[in-house]
Amino acid sequence: EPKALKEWKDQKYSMFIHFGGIYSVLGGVWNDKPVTVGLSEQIQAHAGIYSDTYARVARQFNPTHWNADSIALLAKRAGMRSIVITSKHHDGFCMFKTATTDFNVVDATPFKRDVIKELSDACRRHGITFGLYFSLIDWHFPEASPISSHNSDLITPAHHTYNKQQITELLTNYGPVAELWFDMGSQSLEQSRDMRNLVHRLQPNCMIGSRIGNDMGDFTVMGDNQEPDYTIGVPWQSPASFFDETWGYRSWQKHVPEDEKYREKLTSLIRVVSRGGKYLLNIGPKGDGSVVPYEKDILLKIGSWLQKNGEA
Ligand code: FUL
Repeated sequence: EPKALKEWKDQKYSMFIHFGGIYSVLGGVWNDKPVTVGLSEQIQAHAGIYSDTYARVARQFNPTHWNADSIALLAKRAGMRSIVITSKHHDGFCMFKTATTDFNVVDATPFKRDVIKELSDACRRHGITFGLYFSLIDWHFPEASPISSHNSDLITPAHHTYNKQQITELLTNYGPVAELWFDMGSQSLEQSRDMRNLVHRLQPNCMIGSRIGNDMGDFTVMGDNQEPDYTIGVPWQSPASFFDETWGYRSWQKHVPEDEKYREKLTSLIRVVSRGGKYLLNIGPKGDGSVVPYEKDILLKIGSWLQKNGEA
């Protein structure tokens, strides 16, 4: 078994972060009304917001509570061994400094700081393995297919080139990236293969998730919040959210009692890991960069359980 694969499997339990310079600010609200359809990180599509109007919200992104060290330390206390954060979600807004577009956290917001850089550095400081989520569909790039919420748009040649430029930046400027969690978009066989080769040429140890398409991944990603009922013979991971309804921050989200949710998530973690899978549990920080207290509390409770049971 290759070393990178073994290390990836051994992490067992990881933190997923959906944090975006626009959707996290909106928090599932548009024109003072809760947007009740769709996932909140996809609010642009579900509320039908024009691109230029949506883009202007970036001017409000100034997350004074964003602290990469405390996020890495939270993951550690929670018993997680790695973090995977959204570098670019479907809306196309880049949470890293890129030369490919101004539509990024450094050039388009008053914050002007590279969130991906800060988190990758903090993870290294605290011994947490670092990974990236990257959406293959992009609702901002003019030469991509038109906006849609079904996530199966074909990738045009210009869009493929654009994605590759960004992946090159991400695998060059942020140290070792242990995992690339591609999401959605229907790449052709050629595009998936080309993307896979690029990733492994730049970082041979980077593990690629199966949503790259065409069986070009190094591990299988289950459906959102899905767990297989049996052991399967391939490396696999279950991406999980606290709420079925959203991954990005939603200000009006209803919560079941913390203890109930804690038991639900701990049970899932145990089920997934005991069947040989890896559990990727998501947090959706607020637009001000702070972690939702409900999510933080539950992570810490799971962390204490793991510690008591000798696993962390
Ligand atoms: C899905 C995406 O469309 C969701 O917005 C979210 O990022 C989830 C983890 O993957 O396919």
